[in-house]
Amino acid sequence: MEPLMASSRFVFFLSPILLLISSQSLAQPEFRSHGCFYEKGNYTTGSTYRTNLNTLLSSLSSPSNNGNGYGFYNSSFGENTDQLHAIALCRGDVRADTCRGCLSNCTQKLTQVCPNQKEAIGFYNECMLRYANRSIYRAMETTPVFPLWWNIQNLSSSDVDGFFHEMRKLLKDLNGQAAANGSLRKFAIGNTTAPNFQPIYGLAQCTPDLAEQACSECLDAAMGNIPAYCERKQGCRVQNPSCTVRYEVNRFYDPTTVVPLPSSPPPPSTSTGGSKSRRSRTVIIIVVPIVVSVVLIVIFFCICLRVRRTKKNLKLRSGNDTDEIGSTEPLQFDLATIRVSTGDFSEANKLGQGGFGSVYRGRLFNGEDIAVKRLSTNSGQGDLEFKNEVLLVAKLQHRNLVRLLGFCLKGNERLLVYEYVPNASLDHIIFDPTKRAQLDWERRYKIIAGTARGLLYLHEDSRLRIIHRDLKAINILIDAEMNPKISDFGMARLFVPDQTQDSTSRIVGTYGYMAPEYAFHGHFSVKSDVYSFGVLVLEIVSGQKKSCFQHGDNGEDLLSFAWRSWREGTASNLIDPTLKTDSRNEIMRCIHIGLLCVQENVADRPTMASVILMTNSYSLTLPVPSQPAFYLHSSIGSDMPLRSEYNSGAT
Ligand SMILES: *[C@@H]1O[C@H](CO)[C@@H](O)[C@H](O)[C@H]1NC(C)=O
Ligand SMILES: *[C@@H]1O[C@H](CO)[C@@H](O)[C@H](O)[C@H]1NC(C)=O
Ligand SMILES: *[C@@H]1O[C@H](CO)[C@@H](O)[C@H](O)[C@H]1NC(C)=O
Ligand SMILES: *[C@@H]1O[C@H](CO)[C@@H](O)[C@H](O)[C@H]1NC(C)=O
Ligand SMILES: *[C@@H]1O[C@H](CO)[C@@H](O)[C@H](O)[C@H]1NC(C)=O
Ligand SMILES: *[C@@H]1O[C@H](CO)[C@@H](O)[C@H](O)[C@H]1NC(C)=O
Ligand SMILES: CC(=O)N[C@H]1CO[C@H](CO)[C@@H](O)[C@@H]1O
Repeated sequence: MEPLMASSRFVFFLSPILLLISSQSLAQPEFRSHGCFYEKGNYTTGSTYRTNLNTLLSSLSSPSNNGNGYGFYNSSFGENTDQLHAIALCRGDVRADTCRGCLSNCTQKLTQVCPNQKEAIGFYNECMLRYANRSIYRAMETTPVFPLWWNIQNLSSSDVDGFFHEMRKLLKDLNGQAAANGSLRKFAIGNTTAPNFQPIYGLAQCTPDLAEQACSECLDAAMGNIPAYCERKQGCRVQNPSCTVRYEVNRFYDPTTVVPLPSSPPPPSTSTGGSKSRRSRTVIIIVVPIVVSVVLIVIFFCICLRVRRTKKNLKLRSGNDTDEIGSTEPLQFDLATIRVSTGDFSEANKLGQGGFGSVYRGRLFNGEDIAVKRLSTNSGQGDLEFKNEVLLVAKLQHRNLVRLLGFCLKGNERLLVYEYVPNASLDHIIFDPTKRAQLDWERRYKIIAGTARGLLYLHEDSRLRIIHRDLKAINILIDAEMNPKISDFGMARLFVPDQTQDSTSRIVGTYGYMAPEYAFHGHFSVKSDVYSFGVLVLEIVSGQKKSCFQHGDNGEDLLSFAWRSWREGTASNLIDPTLKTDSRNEIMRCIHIGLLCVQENVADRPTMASVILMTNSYSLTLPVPSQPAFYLHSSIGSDMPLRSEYNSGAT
């Protein structure tokens, strides 16, 4: 396998390009967006940090720096507290010379707009650049989110649904391609056609330092931001520090200038930069910096030269772990297999008792672990209907949803087979005094954000528009990497035939998590899930179970306490004391969002798309919450699901 050059080098001189640019730096219309991270620390003008930054940035855009050959640049410079790390990436179809020009413009511009910030990030159409005093190599970061628009025209409303559906399909496909394609160029482009024959062009790209899984997760997260940021626009790009997705109705990339990966045929000789043989590139890498540097050292300053070369063997991923959103056909399992795998539903294998039956752990012959839900209640559906519903629900696949692998139907036995999620459910962690202490804010935030994305997928991104109706800590499973996975979704669908209306004769939910309009009137909507999500957020922040929370003599419950503290400006009392307070602003923001979610007036509650927008963009001003919904002071106070069938239903 041919080793590729992945060079990170430090050639300390002011590149001629940089000098040229600096005289006209104000005429740059293409600088699209940037973020200065004020809270991550400032440096002073004239400090070593600043000098190191200049050095690092000029080495990035220097003509001798070829990056990894696919528009990716990664360097570090400096010692101790003045050490800096930078990552730069050009769009995968941008030619090497344009890329360098873009980077040199970007380095200029970014240090102008963030004059004293240790950490900053900036975007052009063709490139992005970020630097920080912490290591950012291989760090997947999906916030903050930067939406970028070139075409703000709206789609006509009759076309929106079809367009977005096709666009998502395209981007999902590109997600898989970009994440999988080797480690050096995580980039994919493609096109499709909307139902009204409108062409749609898409792009997905990660910084190639990310592993396949991380890239795929990042792109998922960026796609999850589309509903919130792109509304009905004809084109939109969602960018975060680690990846980007974009769609447009016009072709905005040049497929002919994408540098092929080594396994593909060699690039056409017309393309600049990418066409040179490795040997000549090596020669240039060695010769140019020495010559140029020597000259410049003599002419300008006395600057030292250090060259570090990293050779990295190209390692194409041979493992084909499919993307989480892959399409495994749901299976019909036979009862005998499941009996064997669960030790005939032995007590030892019982994982728990859920709202609809017991759950058992099992292991299939191929070694795959599964969780089997043995439904205790009759779903009120015929076999065929039940099977069809299972097949539909099994199509809902998202990394924040527990995957339904299949089912089994035999006589009275109805079983649902799920992927097995190793850690316990959230309630076992968050409400346990010792485990809770290990759940730092970063992890809690990840759980909140992941749950929000899973819920958004159920509400908006999947074709089924699932309302969960029983979201609570028990139904959030936590995997080995502490990612949340929502379980028990689609139950309402499996049990109540085609309930698309906003009212039901059968309440499926849990006291304390249930929105009042649902608890009392059976009205459910995506906003009743938002309410439950709000309760969950407040529980995660406080580490207190809503149903057990009692504060003071008057037995104030979690929501009332949260609301009163918020109004009195003492909301920090709500924060779990085991949490260190260095993320206080973010925590307070989550409390704020939690309170907005539990508003009594359904229309005042945000959608999940807005919730994600609020958690991602710190600059967004949030509405002021009013008093949360009335809460049942019931003696039930337990997590037992409430399933009051006060009407036998139409089945
Ligand atoms: C990128 O930077 C990191 C951190 O400095 C370093 O470990 C890594 O080797 C660099 N990679 C390349 C390809 O230069
Ligand atoms: C980066 O700078 C900030 C503020 O000066 C400091 O608190 C932090 O520890 C630094 N990070 C590293 C990795 O040095
Ligand atoms: C950095 O400076 C900005 C103003 O330029 C200020 O708002 C911010 O608080 C400072 N950050 C730190 C960590 O001192
Ligand atoms: C960089 O800036 C110069 C001058 O403003 C401009 O002519 C050039 O097109 C820019 N290059 C890129 C790649 O943005
Ligand atoms: C697109 O629609 C939004 C409302 O959905 C409206 O505020 C905006 O002005 C429209 N933009 C254009 C360019 O028509
Ligand atoms: C759309 O993509 C196909 C490959 O999937 C390509 O052959 C075709 O040229 C593209 N169309 C345009 C207009 O770019
Ligand atoms: C954009 C791109 O080059 N995608 C390629 C990724 O790799 C697969 C096969 O491994 C190709 O089919 C794609 O065209």
